[in-house]
Order: sequence, then structure tokens, then C-alpha cells
Amino acid sequence: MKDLKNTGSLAGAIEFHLAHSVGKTPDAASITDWRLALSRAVRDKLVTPWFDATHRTYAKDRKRVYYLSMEFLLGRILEDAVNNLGLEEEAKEALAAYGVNFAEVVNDEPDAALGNGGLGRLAACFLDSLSCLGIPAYGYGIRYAHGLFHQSFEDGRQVEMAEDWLRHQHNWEFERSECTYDIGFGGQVTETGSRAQWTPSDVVMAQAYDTPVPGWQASWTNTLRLWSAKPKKIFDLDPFNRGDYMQAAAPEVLAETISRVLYPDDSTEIGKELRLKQEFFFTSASLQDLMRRFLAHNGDLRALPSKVAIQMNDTHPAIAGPELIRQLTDIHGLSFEDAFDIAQGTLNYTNHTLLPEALEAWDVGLMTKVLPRHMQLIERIDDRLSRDVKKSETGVAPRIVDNGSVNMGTLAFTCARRVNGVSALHTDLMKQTVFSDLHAVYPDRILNQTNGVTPRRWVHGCNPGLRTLLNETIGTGWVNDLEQLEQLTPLADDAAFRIRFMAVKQENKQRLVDWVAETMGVQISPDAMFDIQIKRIHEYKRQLMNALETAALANAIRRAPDEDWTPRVKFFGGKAAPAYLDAKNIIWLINDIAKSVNEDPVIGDRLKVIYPPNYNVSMAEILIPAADLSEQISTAGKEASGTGNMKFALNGAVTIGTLDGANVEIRDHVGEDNIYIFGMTADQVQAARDGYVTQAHIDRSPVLKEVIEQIQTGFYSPGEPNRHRPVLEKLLRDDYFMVAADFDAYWDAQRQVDQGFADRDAWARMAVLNTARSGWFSSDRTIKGYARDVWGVESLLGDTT
Ligand code: 26Q
Repeated sequence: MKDLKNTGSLAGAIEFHLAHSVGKTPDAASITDWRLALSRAVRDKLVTPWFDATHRTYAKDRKRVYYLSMEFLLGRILEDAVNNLGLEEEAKEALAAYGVNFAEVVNDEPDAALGNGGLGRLAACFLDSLSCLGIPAYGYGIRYAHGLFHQSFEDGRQVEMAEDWLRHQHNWEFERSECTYDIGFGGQVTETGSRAQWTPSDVVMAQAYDTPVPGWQASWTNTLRLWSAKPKKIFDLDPFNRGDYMQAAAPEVLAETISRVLYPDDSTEIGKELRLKQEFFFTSASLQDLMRRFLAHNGDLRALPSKVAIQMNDTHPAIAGPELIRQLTDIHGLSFEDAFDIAQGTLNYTNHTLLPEALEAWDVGLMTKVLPRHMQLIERIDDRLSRDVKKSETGVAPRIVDNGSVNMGTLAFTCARRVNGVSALHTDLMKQTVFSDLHAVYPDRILNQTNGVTPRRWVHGCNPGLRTLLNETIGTGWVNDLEQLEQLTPLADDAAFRIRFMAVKQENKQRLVDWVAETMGVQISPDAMFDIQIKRIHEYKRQLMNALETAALANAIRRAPDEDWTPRVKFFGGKAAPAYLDAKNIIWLINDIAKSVNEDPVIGDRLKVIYPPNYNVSMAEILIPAADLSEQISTAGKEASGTGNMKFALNGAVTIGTLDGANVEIRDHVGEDNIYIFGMTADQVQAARDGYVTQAHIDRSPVLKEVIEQIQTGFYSPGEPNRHRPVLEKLLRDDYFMVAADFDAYWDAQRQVDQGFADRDAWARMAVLNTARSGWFSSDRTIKGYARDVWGVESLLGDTT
């Protein structure tokens, strides 16, 4: 193949693109102009490896992976690509020649925030690992015009604003105006012969936008294909000719609404029609696209499972079951039974939550209205499930259609070859609770794939100091073989190494101190312990318990300021779903506690509380490398896995946490002496449910009691004692997530942490061992597991035949 590699200097390419793509001269160029020019120059270098990967996949006719996800929380793309291509020094020099600062240029890029949190960020880490491992794969999702909302605080309360990442072109994607598919909604189903024919009442177009996803050193590059909704016809000509221009433009407005905005709820928002349309929109487009690709080289649809593995990231694309069956029957003429078997051999489903309120269910009436043909097929899939239940003689019969709604978890499970949980504990709980009936019918279907995170972004990219130390100490192989970090284990006992390791931590803390001063105008000490809880605000994640402990610690300090306190800075970061009022109230309380604590001269530098607004991927990249203590304190059994927990451990933070999600496996890896575990286990939480009395736990804990009384009497909301009543009332009424029951154990663990941190040498040892033993939490390991146990695919790297 012709070599399209832009082998000239990067400097030349930047200048070229500044002139020809951006249309500026160097003296007139803004930081954004330089960023756009650099992005183009870097993107050029991806094109050849990208074409190579595609050609090799075609030539070998290899099985491909299709990862269907409503969310891809990519964050910034440019710096990551520069790092992957090894162009960092060259880019720095090229820009410096014009007096332009590289860091400023890459930090000018807005985050691609096409996701809410863990699930979306996991999808982004998986794309990275799929490319690094040379596995032919496509990510499929939605090109939202507006990603996750921007958060600010007004008088301590969350205020949301629309996010607008596409205001400046971002220069990473390739628009494919020729690649479109029709997506229908509503209408009628008729029978012609034995075939059903669906005639939708509304049709919109899905148009593809492709972003290349380079692996390490671009030895392999996959594609993220995002769908944007476009109108089939721009104008309705009848109203246009009547002069009713607004009405004439209605189809355009309607269509573009579909990919307008990401739903900001990270647990199911009940029954919104537009959400269902979004789900079907991107799922149908993706399946049409992969079927076209398959049929270009294969005549026999029965071969689909041998060439295609589809992963459904949670139930959001679960309509893929009925939709694939619809395409196979109504379009390609297969029988329902054959179509079901083919679909089931192709589809797989990952579950990310057991919280009942987060399990998707659609009203049968709504499903029938929006997707009438799919509703018919769902009934047939349900019949098929019933037959399997009878055959298996397990008694209890799970139903897909139940009580007037379509249970998407049951649908996804029934249509999938493999169903996986995201940590060992979560997978066990899936088998025991939500999916126990289905597990009895299909005992071989559920398996575990513990989550992981990409070391390229979450160590190499965000922690340059640690990167250098690792390269000097164990070589550079760890970047795509993270378990090599194990070689650091003996160095935990090497005083000189510990000093170097903690010097890196100190630099990262200083970087955070400067950032806090600059962005929030607050001075904090880099010598304090940096204690960080960053994640979506959710009752089950128990930011409230952390806030209450903060207030209790402030009380203790005020009472005896001259005691030997371990100075702490507590960081909070995270957004609440706009409609989740209880979570928004928790934010308000945290900000009120922060204000009171930070202004108290008696407390001084012994305790500070920092809650920077608008937590996102880029902020995580500053916070995580600077952490001493990682807060992973969810009610046991509720956090499916967590992935922030892994990022912290890899960057040498020590965890304080419950035995929940992947924390269990982190403990197993780092060793119980190098983690602070407290509180009830998942079993104990279950057992404590019956007869739980919040007040009894509060009465037992004078420390907690004092804080609750302070909040009740307006200590943190002077002049407005009722401000935080809703939070307290809910706590006192049911405390579903057992904050009160775990509070004392948490408090005691925190005091152990104080002592632990005071012994700096012993702490450094723990920190080193956390990094050394967390290599298993690379998403490369996770993806190898999926490739082997779920998809049956192999790497094409190094396969040059
Ligand atoms: C569903 C329907 C309607 C609107 C929104 C949603 C929706 C959107 C996002 C439901 C759930 C989510 C996101 C869930 C999520 O992020 N779960 C997290 O997934 C991580 C990756 O597996 C785990 O580590 C976390 O434990 C889990 O909470």
C-alpha cells in the first residue's frame, strides 16, 4: 500500500495545517488555532496505521468486536494521541519555536464528555486496550451535540449549564456524509405471506462520524463510530409552499433532537420516550452497519457468530436482540428460530448495577407505540424463554414482559451468549440476587470480567513524574504490560527508592496546590494528607458519611487544637443528576461544611475541605496522581466495581474502603496491611436490613450524634437551621445505605489512617506497594479476558502473514 505517512517533521506539518486547515499565520494564531493545527498534524500520522489495521482485518476476514455503548467518556484526545505516538518532545519543541507552550495547547481542548461516569469511562479505557492489543474492533455510540452538563456552585448549590464541546471543531473525527442509515419509529406492522412488514410513521437518518483510536505507538488503530441524527428531508414542502416555514422545518428539528444531548442520569430515569429513541437509534444504525460489512464478504448469515461479537454495555443497547432478529427475519427472510439462535450466538451483555431503581424497564404501551415490530418480537423472545424454563425444570419463571413493562435486563440476558459482571463480588451477587432465576435456567451464561483502567492515560499520561521513575527503574515495558510493576515490590524496602517515589507524589501534590490556588483562590499546604473522594454523587457512594466524618473531625480539632493532628485536605468532586434532589442536597451540605471549616482560624491548616466544581476526566488527571488517601466507601454490595479505586491505587494512593466491588480484589492484590478496610460486608448489610433502626446507631455514637445535632441547629447554615433538614430527615427516616451503622467503623479507620500517615516511612512503603501490586487492574488484562472467554477473538498484532 502507498505510504501516506506524514514522515516530514511535525513542526512542518503544524505550520502547514495552521495555514491550510486553520487559515492563520503564526503571529495571528491563538492557542486554540495552534491546538487545531497540532491536532491535524497528529491526526495525519494516524491515517496510515489506521488504514493498515483495516486492510489487515479485511484480508484475514477476522472476527470483529463491536462494542455498543450509549456513553464514551473520552476526556481530552490530543495529549493522549501525542503520547501514544511518542511525539511529546517533538511537539513541545515545534511549538516552543513559536513561543507557544505545549501544555497550554493540550489543556485548551474541551473534554469529550459523552458519558456520565464509570460506565462511559470504562468504554473509553476498553477502546484504548482493544487498540493496544491489536484486536479488530469498533466502538459504536452517539455523537451527542452536548455532553454531560457543566456544573457550577452558587451559594454552595449545584447549578447546571449546557455543555458545548463542538463549538470549536475538534479535528479528530472524519465526517462520513455518505455513510447513513434510515432509522424508523412508530407506524404499523402488516403481514405479507409469512413475513412481517414494518412501515414506520417517522424516519430519521443516522450519519457516521469516525474517530481513529490509536494503540500504543499506533501499532494498531481501531475506529470509534458515533452516530449523529439528521433529517431524512430538510423541509416539508407542503407547509413550505403554504409559507408556514416553522412547520416546514419541523422534521429537521425532530430528527436532530435525537442526538442532541446525553441523559445526565447515571441510574435509570424512568420511561422517557426520547431516551428509548436514542437507544434504538444508535443500536439499529450500528447493527445495519455491521451487517453491511459482514455481508460484503459473507453469503451465509449462519456464519455471523463466527465473524462478529457484539458487546452490549449495560441494557442501554438491549434492543439489539429484537433489532438483530428483525433484520434477520423481516429483511433477510430467516425463520424466527434461526434468527434467534444467530442473534444469541453474537450478542453479549455486561451488567453494571444491581440497584433495583437502575434496572431499565419500558412501559409496554410506549414500546408498542415507538417500536411496534420490536414489541411483537419481544413477546416471541419471551415465549422462547418460557420454553427454556420448562425444559430446565427450575420452577421459578422469569418473564421479560411483566406487569405491563419490558424488563430490559431479562431481555438482554435471554438474547446473550455470555453475561458478565464487572467484579468478582458483583458477579456473585448477580447470580444470587437479580439474575438468580435466569442463572438457574442458564447456569453457564454468567461469568466475571473484573474491570480495569488504561495505564496509558491513568499512569503514563497523568503522572509524568511516576512515568519517568518507572522507566528509570524497571524500563518502559510496563506501559503495555502493567504487571511488570510487580518488580517494584522489593523496592518498597529500599529507603532511597521510597524517597524518590514520595518525591514524585510531592511534586504532584504541589501541582494540585497550584491548581487549587489558581482556579479557586484557596491556599492549601502540600504537606497535609490529600484525602480524595471523586465520583458521581449518589447516596450509595456515601459522600454524606465522608461529610459527617469531616464535621466530626472539625469538632475534635476545635476541642483540642494543640493535639498532634495529622493535617488533612479533604477533596470532594462530582456531579449530581439534575433531577436527583437528595444528591444535590448532599452537595449543598458538603459546601456548607467546607465553608465553615475553611474559615475557622482555630482549625487552620489542620483540616481543609476543597470541592472544585465541574469534576471531569481532566480534573481527575490532576487529582488522582496527587492523592495520599483514596475514599471508596460505598455500602457493601452496592458499587458494582468502581474504577477510580484502581486509578488511585496505581498512582500510589492508599485506599480507605468497604469490602465492595473491586475493592475486595484490590485488597487481595495489595495485601490487607496496605489498605484500610472497615464496615459491614455485603452479607452483613443484607442481614442488618430487617429491624434496622437508624436512631439506635446514632445513640451509640456520640461523635455522630453531635454532628447531626449541629446540622439540625444550623451550625453549618447560620440563620437558616432548616436548610439541611431534608438530608437529615432522610437519614433519620430510613438510612437505606446504612451511613449510621458504618459511621463509627469509618471514624475509627480514619484515625488509624491519621496514625499511619504520621509515620511517613511506613506510609511510603504502603504507597509503593499499592503501585507495585495493582498492575493486574490494567484494562489490557480485562480485555484479554473478554477476548478469550466472551468474544473468541485474537490479536492481529505481530501477525504479518
Ligand atoms: C439509564 C436509563 C436512562 C437514563 C440513564 C441511564 C443510565 C446511564 C448511565 C444508567 C446507568 C448509567 C451508568 C452506570 C455506571 O456508570 N455504572 C458504573 O459502572 C462502572 C463500570 O463498570 C462500575 O465500576 C461502577 O461500579 C458502576 O456504578
